[in-house]
Parts: sequence; C-alpha cells; structure tokens
Amino acid sequence: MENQTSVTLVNEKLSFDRFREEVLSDYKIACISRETSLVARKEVLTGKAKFGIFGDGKELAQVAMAKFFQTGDFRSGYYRDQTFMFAIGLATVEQFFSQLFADPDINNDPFSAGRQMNSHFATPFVDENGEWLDLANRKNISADIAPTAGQMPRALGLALASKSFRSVEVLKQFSDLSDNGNEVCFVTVGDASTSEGHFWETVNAAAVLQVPMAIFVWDDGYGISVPKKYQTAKSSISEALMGMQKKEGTNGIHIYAVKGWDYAGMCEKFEEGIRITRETHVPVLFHVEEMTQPQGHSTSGSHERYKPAERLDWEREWDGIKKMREWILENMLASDDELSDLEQYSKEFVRESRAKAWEKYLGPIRKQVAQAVELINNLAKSLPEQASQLVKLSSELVSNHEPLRRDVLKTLNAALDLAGDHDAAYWTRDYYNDLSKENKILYNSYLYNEGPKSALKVEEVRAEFAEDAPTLNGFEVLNRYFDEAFARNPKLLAFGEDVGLIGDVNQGFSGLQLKYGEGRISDTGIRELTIMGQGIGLAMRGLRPLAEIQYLDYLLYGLEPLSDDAATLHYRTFGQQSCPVIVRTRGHRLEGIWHSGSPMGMVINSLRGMYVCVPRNMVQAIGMYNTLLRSNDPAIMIECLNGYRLKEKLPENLLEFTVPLGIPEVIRHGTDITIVSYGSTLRIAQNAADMLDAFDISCEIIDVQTLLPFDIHHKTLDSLKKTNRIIFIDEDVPGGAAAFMFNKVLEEQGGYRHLDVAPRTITAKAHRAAYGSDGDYFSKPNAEEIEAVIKEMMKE
Ligand SMILES: Cc1ncc(C[n+]2csc(CCOP(=O)(O)OP(=O)(O)O)c2C)c(N)n1
Ligand SMILES: [Mg+2]
Repeated sequence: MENQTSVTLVNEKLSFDRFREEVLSDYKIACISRETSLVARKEVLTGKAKFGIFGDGKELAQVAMAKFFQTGDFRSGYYRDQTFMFAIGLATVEQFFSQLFADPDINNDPFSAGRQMNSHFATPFVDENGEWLDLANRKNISADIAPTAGQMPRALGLALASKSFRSVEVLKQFSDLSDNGNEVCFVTVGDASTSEGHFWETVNAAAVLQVPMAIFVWDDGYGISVPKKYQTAKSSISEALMGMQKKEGTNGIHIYAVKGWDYAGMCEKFEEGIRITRETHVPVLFHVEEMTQPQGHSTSGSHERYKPAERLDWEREWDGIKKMREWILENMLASDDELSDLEQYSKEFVRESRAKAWEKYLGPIRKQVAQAVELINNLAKSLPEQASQLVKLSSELVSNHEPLRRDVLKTLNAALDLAGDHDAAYWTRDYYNDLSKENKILYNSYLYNEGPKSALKVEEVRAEFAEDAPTLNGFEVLNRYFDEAFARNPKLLAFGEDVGLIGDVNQGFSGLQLKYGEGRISDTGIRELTIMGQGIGLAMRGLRPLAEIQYLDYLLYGLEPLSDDAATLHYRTFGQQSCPVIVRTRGHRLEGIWHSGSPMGMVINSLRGMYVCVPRNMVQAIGMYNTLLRSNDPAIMIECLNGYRLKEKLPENLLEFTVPLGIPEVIRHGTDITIVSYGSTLRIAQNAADMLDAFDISCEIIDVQTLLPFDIHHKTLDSLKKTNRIIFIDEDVPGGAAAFMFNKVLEEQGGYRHLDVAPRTITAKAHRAAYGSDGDYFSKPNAEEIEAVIKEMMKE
C-alpha cells in the first residue's frame, strides 16, 4: 500500500515536472519570438531591411496552437505566425532574419529564397523532380500570401483532401499523402480580414462540406488603423457566425471564443476543438479575442496615430507575455529569477541569430564586391586615360558598407561603359555576364516547372483514328474521354456548379457521377472563388482536380486565388510547391453580356505562371488535358461554347495522344495572308477565307492553340515569311489578346522584317456583346468585316 502511494507520488511529480517544463519551454519560445519582433523592427528602421511585419502580441495563442499541430497537418495562414513556426520547429530565428534581409539563397531563407516579405512561410511539398513528398509524414506549411484572407480559399481544398482520402476508396492506397484523412488544416486569419468575402465563402463551404479545418481568428481589434466596429457585425466574429453553429442533426461548425492572454484556457479549448475536427471532420473556429499589437501593424506606420491612449494602456496591461509570466508565478511553476534568466537568454539568442543571418546574407555580396573591385582596378592599369574614373568607381563600391547585388552590377556596367570595346575589359565583361546569369537564376526562375514535370517536355503523340471511327457531338467525345480518364487515374477529381448529378451544363460528365461516386465528381455551391481554392488546395496535396467555372465570364469571381495564389506558387517557393489544378471552363460565344465573353487579355495578363489553353475543338482539348495531366503546372482550359454540338471523330488512343503546348497548327494553307487566331473565332476566319477564295485571295490560317505559352518555335513567322501580310483576330476587347499575339510575332519573333503592308488586329468592340444574333454580329468580329479588311490589305 505504502509502495503504491509512493509510485503515484513519483508519477505525479514526473507529470508535474513535464508540465512545468512544457510551460517554461512555451514561455521561452514566446520571449524569443517577442524579442525577434523587437529587433527586426529596428533592422527595418535602420535600413537593413525594407519592410517588416511581426507576430508580437500573438505569441501565447501560437505556442498553444502548435501543441496540437501533428505530423501530416497543414497550415494555411498569414503573416503573424512566426511564433507558431518557431514552436513547431519549422523556422529558426536565423531563417526568419534571412527572409527579412531578402537573402536569395534557398539554404538561408528556405521558405521563399528571398522572394517573399518576412513571415511568409512554406515547407517543401515536391522534390526537385516535381514528385510529391510524403506529406503524410511531415508538417506542412502552404506558402503564405499577402492579400488579406487570400489563405482562405486554398484552405478549403487542403482540408477537403483529408475528406477525399478518407472517403474515396481508390485514394486509400496513397498512404504517403494521407493517413486515412486524419490531417487537419489549420487556418489563421486576422480579425479585420474576416470582413472579406473570401472568409465567409470559405466558412460556409467548409460548413457544408464538413471538412477538417481549424480556423484561428487573431483578434487584435484592428485592421491596420480601422477598428472592429467598422469591420464586423456586432464587433464580434464569433457572435456574427452563431447561425453556423453545428447542432445535432445539422451540418455547421463549432465555435469557441477564447482570450489571447489566457494560455491555459487556450490550451484546453484548442485541444478539444482540434480533436473533434480531426475525428469528425466538423470544422472548428477559435475566436481568439483580446490580442494586442505591441508595435502596431507593421514597420510602415505607428499605431499611436490611431489608437486612443486608453487602448494603448490596455494593450500594455493585457500583453500576453506579461500575463503568462504572472500566471507562472501565481502557480509557482518557476521563480522570478528563472524567468528573468529565460528572458535574458532570449535576448542573446536573437541577437546571435540575427548576426549569423546578416553574415550569411552579406558574405556572398562582399565576395562579388572584392572580385569586381579587383577587375576594375586591373582595368584601370590597362586604360590610363580612364584610370582615375575607374578607380573612383571601385573605391565607391568598396566604401559601400551594405552593398546590394545590383550595386555590383551597376558599378561593373559603368566601368564597361568607360572601357568601350577595349580588349582589356574582356574579364570584366565576362564577370558581368556571369553575375547577370546568376541573378537571373536567383530572381527570374521557376515561374513554371523547369524539370521533368514541365508541360513543355511532354512528347507529342498524335491522335489516331480507326477507319470506322464514330463521329460524335463534341460533348460526347469529351464524355468518353473523362470516363476513361477517371477509370485510369484515381487521383482525378472533378467539381463545380452542376458538374455532379447532371454532369455539367454541357454534359461532359454526364453519367459519370453515378459510375465514379460523389467523392470524385461533385456538385458545388455557386462559389467560383472557393471552387478555385478547392482546386488549388487539393492539387497541393497531390491530387489532380478539374475545377470548373461554368462560363468564362464568371472567372472574374474566381480570378483572385488563381492570380495571387496558383500562378505565383511555384515562383514564390523557388519551385518547392506546385498546384497542378486544371480550371475547366467554356467561353467565347453564347449570348449576351455575361455569356459570350472572351476576356483573354485579362486571363493572360493575370495568370502568368499558369498555362492558358484555347482549343478549337474537343479533340484538341483532350490532347491538351493529356499533356497537362503529365505535368505539374496549373492551367486553364477554355473550351468553345459553340463546339459541344459540332461533330468530331472519336480518336482511338483517347488517353495516350497529346497536344504539345505552345505549338500552333496551320489549319488552312494559303499564300497571300496569314490569319492568326484561336478558339471559336477560327470558324469565322474560315468563313471569311472561303469568301476571299472567290477573289483569288489565298489565306493561311494559324490556330495558336495555347496563348500561354505562345508559339515557342516561331511557327507563325514561317508563315509570315511566305505571305508577308498578317492579321490577328479574336473576340477580346481591342488591345487584348490580339495585341498580345501581335507583340509576340512582330516584336519577339522579329516579324516586322517580313511585312509588305501594315499588320492589323480585328477584335470585338470595346463594349460587351449585345444579346441576340444581331447583337452578336455587330459586337463581335464577323466574316464580312474580316473579308473587307483583308481586301484592303491586298490593295496596299
Ligand atoms: C486584399 C488586401 N487588401 C488590403 C491589404 C492591405 N492590408 C494588409 S494587412 C491589412 C489589415 C489586416 O488586418 P487583420 O486582418 O485584422 O490582421 P492583423 O494585421 O491585424 O493581424 C490590410 C488592410 C492587403 N494585404 N490585401
Ligand atoms: Mg487585426
């Protein structure tokens, strides 16, 4: 009996010791993080970094949250989460400073190689060959972005993937990507950012879909200078969301309100909520109230300008770290001296980490400076007339204590200008070229996959047709293809408005939900923004989503996550994350202002980093789908709305043939003029060409097939060399994609050298297309207009 009591006492003592240790470790991380914020702000104010935004005031919630973030989990958050990153061991203070200094060495800033502002974190999801890593065995940080609430749509897909892995039988085999869907997506968002539609649309979709998502609202009462009363109904996001509270027999979310200074309270509630969402996939939201911002919003302003004195006093009084310190002392978990030691240690640790990061950042630049100075001084010896100016340049560079890479290049360039064509400048020029190349790799690489998963490396395989190949409606050809593709590739998922039960408004997926299940082919709410986010997040987790926008005109609702998130992902992570979502949509022609748009200029200008496919028919579209599914970059496929009922022959090798990207096809041979176009407009160009035949004018028509990339082997130029006349036609506004093609061929391909007459563009009118057949005729390019312009060109 006595023995048992002493064992219990020893166990209690052990668990108390462990508890105490954990609390003190959390306190230490909080102190280190706070000190990091304080020092980093000074770095910006003294000019060593350009901008800083920090997590001071959010420390306690994040050490608490980190306790429940398990291997396999994902975070989709924003720029206040440095403490969390330190606590889960995925960022060091030194790496934090490297990113602050914009160090372009991926070994120093492993999140973005200096491409992102500080506190924009990421972990690798793919290896250098573009193969997915074993995300189920890692802690995963989807790369942060700056647009407020921009992390929300993607979070939906990251969370939904867990549900797919748990519920879709054919996905169970991918145990390296998921442990039976046990992964929770942790989402952090600022209180003011909950005013964004992104937030509401995501929370609603998560509540409908029931996905494992844990949302943490960091509520510090302000969005920069604008207080909550102007942001949120009832000044409380948890109050405002109450109608979404899950009840017995309904879907919905669980809502918790906690205080940002209450370490113990947050640990308890986070444990409960995250356990529930992990097990049941019911989303949870933690409204973390009464947080502070000790240094204001960012280094770009001071909060004394807009916060009343009482608020500033309150923030000092309710500082989380101060409160945690009081709590530790009250509960006798440590002495005042012990805590002071930890605080002192934190200061030194941060100072040392900062110094190491600065040395690593500056070291390589100093070497460049030394090399440049040596070369310029040698040059001065060979060029006595320019010597004094050259020596002045090199000594200016030497005396620059914080030189940038650009200072080295500017100085070398100035020296080369002075040297002119002189042979003595050979090595200086050589070094200048080497550095230019190096900086190109550091700053201009990885917009797209460049390795084995590049779409541009997919071999062309031609479509094959049996002698008795059936001729079907375009939509039926697609339907056969999707059927085979879903049978072959378990990772394929398709979703969108009306995609599930009826198989999309043009029946591409007709009958396929029944065959492959709701887990793979599904209807969504009317929510283009989060349909895109759903696709992005699923793709990041290694799945292959086809995310549908019902009509191209409605892409505007979903454009932000594509432009800010999908298109920048590979670039902003230095190739460490990819999201090969395929956005499927249809456009160019139907009826009226919102169903006939062809805003291709908008698409190609906002989506650099994605591929833009504009197939003229469904067989070409299928070849492009096949190419895209063999590679890793995101893409948008714009099928021709008026092509679903046109007859096409069904290829035999539906899953094997590929249409290479960036390779135009000559679809009509001619000698007098080159017509460059794509998609539905090609049929109008063909009508015009038929009419011009009667006047002995022979048109060559080029289908560019993809706008991004555009004609990578300059095939259009070959045609222009033969015809010496060129016209670019599409249904976009004037100055849109037709102007883009014009620029590509005439400037980039050097087409201007082969012109006999002025080149032209024919586009739609600047206004949207009016309704009805006449509305279309007088708003969009028509065959008669094309005929007239080309006749005029032939006379010139
Ligand atoms: C779409 C968008 N609009 C505006 C901004 C500029 N901006 C950056 S942070 C911010 C305030 C965000 O406040 P909150 O969500 O409460 O987060 P906090 O910074 O207070 O943690 C604003 C307006 C932005 N980054 N993105
Ligand atoms: Mg705020």
